[in-house]
Amino acid sequence: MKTLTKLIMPLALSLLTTADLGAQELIANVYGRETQSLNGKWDAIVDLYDQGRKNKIYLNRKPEGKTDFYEYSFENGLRLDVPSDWNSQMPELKYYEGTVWYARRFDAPKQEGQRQFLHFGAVSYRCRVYLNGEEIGSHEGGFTPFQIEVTGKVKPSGNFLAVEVNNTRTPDAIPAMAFDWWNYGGITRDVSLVSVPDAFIEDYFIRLGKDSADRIDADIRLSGATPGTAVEIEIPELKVRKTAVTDERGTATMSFNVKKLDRWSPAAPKLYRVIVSTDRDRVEESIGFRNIRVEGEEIVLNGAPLFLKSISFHEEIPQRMGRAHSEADAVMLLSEAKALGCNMIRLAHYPQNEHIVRLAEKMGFLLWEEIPIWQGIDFANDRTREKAGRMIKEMVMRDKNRCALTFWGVANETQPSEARNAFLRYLISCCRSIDDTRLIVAAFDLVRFDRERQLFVMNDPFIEELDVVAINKYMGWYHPWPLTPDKAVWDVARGKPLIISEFGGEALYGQHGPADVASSWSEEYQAALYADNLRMFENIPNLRGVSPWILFDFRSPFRFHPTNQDGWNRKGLVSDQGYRKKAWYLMKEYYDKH
Ligand code: GCB
Repeated sequence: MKTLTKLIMPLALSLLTTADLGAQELIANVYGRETQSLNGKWDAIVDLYDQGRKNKIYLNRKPEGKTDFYEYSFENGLRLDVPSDWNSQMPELKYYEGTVWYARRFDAPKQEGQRQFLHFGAVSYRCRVYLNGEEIGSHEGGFTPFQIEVTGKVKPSGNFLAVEVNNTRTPDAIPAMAFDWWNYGGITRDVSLVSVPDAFIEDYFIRLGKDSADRIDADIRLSGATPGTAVEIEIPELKVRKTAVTDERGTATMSFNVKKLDRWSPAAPKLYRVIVSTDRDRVEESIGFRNIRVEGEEIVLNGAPLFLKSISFHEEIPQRMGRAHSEADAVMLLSEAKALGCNMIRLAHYPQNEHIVRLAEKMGFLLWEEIPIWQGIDFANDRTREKAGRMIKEMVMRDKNRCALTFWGVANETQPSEARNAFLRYLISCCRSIDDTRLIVAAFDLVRFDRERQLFVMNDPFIEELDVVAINKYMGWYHPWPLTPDKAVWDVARGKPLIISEFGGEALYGQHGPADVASSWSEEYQAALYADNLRMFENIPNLRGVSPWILFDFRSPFRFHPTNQDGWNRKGLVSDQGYRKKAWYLMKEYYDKH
């Protein structure tokens, strides 16, 4: 990661907008590495007027002479948990959008021949990082990891690490000015100091050959090693031990056949222990193998057509009114999806933390992962496009070895235009430049009822660029029914598989009322709406999956109704307190039948 260059962007001056950093490489499988956790209580300063950088508070100076004084100190002030959002930690920070400084000390006993990296799972939304008074890097994008090499910069003891975090919404950001979820700020995911040998296994991509049930393809990239270095892959359970040497770019490529491979599937989420090693380094993790492809209107997993029983959730624990960040949080979210009978999760609307992704894979959920290209994105802005490209690459780099990952999502609810098309095409090329094995999907909300043809139709030529087409359609909520659900026939994206990626309506748990009055916000209305939609789904010939919106009620500043919403989007099948609404049972029955 390069250090920041000076910026001359009027809007950005007071914000933490980063300069162009170029897509950075990420160390594969940080959780499988030797790490020192930097999670815990950090000192914090709320910097509402963005004065901290000007006053260089990251130097953490202390008065020495009699006339010295500094109008700040990181000691004896606010303390915030890392990882976590700041909004849920203090009532005063609930709505805060601006800058907060985080700081902590740490020791890092010197290890000869080791390289060290500071790794952040995510910081929302942008940040600059300062180590021992020096700015060492920056990052923009609240949901993807980044790392900064600190070899030679960390001291054996008494390091002072400061992170300037800012979550101000801007028109050029991703997401941009308005989005239907809480704008949590903070160091929201794990922070660690990663130690690796000076010549180390930086990255690998190990997967089943695209159209083969028994050929494993692997690319392994070393950093700091001379070309011609031997790399070994071992999969003990499959009795595999293969070696290749690196080329000029430090990459070793292998393809080999295996016998008696149990392929991963939601019903049997088999993972194998895989060990990658060189004479200097060794890393291991659990990897599954499966084939996924599209055949005409079918989505085919391991050779058999599949119906996706999906659900979405935000990376939020409603009871805590804060971001989910731990393994325990992942257990809570995913257990409720399991109880519903799902075989897939659409991780809305941004890459969620690795605890969720890794546990989902173990539990047998296929995954759809996307970056927050959520309405209102400035598609004509080249800088925004570059940022989105970096973001999507960081997502793909992090999760490409997770066989559960089935879909890379490039957009949610966008309007056709030349600028949008070019932007989304670029994102697809970014995904494919790293991984051409997943299916590319985008969610559209342009389906409309054609009165002449008496059919639901959509006209967006971009669907041709996608493997699978997804539609968000809120029949019975945002859109009144133009005819009865049993007559609501679709002619959308024929020839390709179609997923209903969102449908639903709001209900306040425990509120009862007429099943035909939307404004009753009643469980009865929501349940009837589900029944109608499930009926309509029978009339979508290329329907290969559904994903109701959404598993849990979630917090959203969009939602102003004082009694029915009070700052919550109430489309959850489960309430903020964890109670299942009537519609949950309908959905459960539907999934049990499919
Ligand atoms: C949508 C969005 C989703 C919203 C949802 C709603 O179409 O994709 O992010 O939360 O509608 O509840 O309005």
